[in-house]
Amino acid sequence: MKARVKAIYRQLKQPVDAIVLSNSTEPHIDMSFFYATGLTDGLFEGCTAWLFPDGRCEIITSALEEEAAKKSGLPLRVFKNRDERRAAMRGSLRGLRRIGINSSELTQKAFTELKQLLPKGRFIDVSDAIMKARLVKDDSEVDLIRTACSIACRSLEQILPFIRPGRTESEVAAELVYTMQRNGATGAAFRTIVGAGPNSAEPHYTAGPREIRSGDLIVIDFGALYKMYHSDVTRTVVVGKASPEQREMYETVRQAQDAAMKMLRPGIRGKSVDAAARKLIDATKYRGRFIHGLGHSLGLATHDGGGLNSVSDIILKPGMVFTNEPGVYVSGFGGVRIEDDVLITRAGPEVLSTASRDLVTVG
Ligand SMILES: [Mn+2]
Repeated sequence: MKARVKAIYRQLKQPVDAIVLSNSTEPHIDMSFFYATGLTDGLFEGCTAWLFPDGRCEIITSALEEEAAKKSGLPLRVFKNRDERRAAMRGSLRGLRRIGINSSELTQKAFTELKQLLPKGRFIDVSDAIMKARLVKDDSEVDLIRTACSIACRSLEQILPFIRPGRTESEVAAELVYTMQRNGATGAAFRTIVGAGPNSAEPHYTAGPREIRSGDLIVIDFGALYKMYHSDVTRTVVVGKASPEQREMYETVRQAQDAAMKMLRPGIRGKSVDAAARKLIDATKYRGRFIHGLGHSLGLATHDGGGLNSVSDIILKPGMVFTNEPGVYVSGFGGVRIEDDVLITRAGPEVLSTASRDLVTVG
């Protein structure tokens, strides 16, 4: 994982003697800990990773996770209790003056402890450098995301016959998560969205007791977690025959996604990708109904750093992975969103999520 540590150091604006990535208690876990160590399993509460300018990385781990930590092949210090942990931290801080911290994820409590352990230390926020390094995935990260995408897409295709009038949104969500895990997922990447009928018009609705009815649009936004890497896919299906209005909505979103897809190339700015989709939707009767950003970076988190939206200054590079997810939402009627996960390559966009993008009829 030396290359990842070096990638972070290359992005620094000012030098530091070491960077500490510090986990607190779940959910306050810094996924950059897993990025830097290459670990893809375990929780590592209270553990820290220490990153040095020459690419070295050391872990201070609890005895609870010692076996998991060994898989990294990195030097370890193991603690059994709070005092031992503080002693190990003090040891790692000895001789350091400028310490990089990930302010986006470090809790105030953990920061206070660091300052107490090294009162004369200067703590420098290096969260931007970490985010920039994490945006560009290496081959092993891409492989894991590719697997997460493939599990998600295959699972959706398998459960389509399950979706029919009388089923509840929650039942569909449960069936999908169950199928993903049977297909090898570590778990669901996030709370699965199954919004049927009017609920499909709420982009971040999750799933509830509503029974699916004939004529519903259903927005299904889901993803598989595979060894800590996420996929994030949305398909909109229709129950029974689609009405002309539903078809028109779907075609509009699909064309917007195609327009953005063409822009997912190295050198293009994030806001230009968003604009390509937005311009298309805003030229139709659905003007103003695309009420969120076009997409976001994907990796160790579902929202993994940069976004593709109207103010995004990210310049796309090979190895970045983004979602491309335009949508149109009409309150009281329903919504359509189509979301795919796309790897930026020199040769152009590579769509990792392979499920059919045609309007699928179920029931
Ligand atoms: Mn998404």
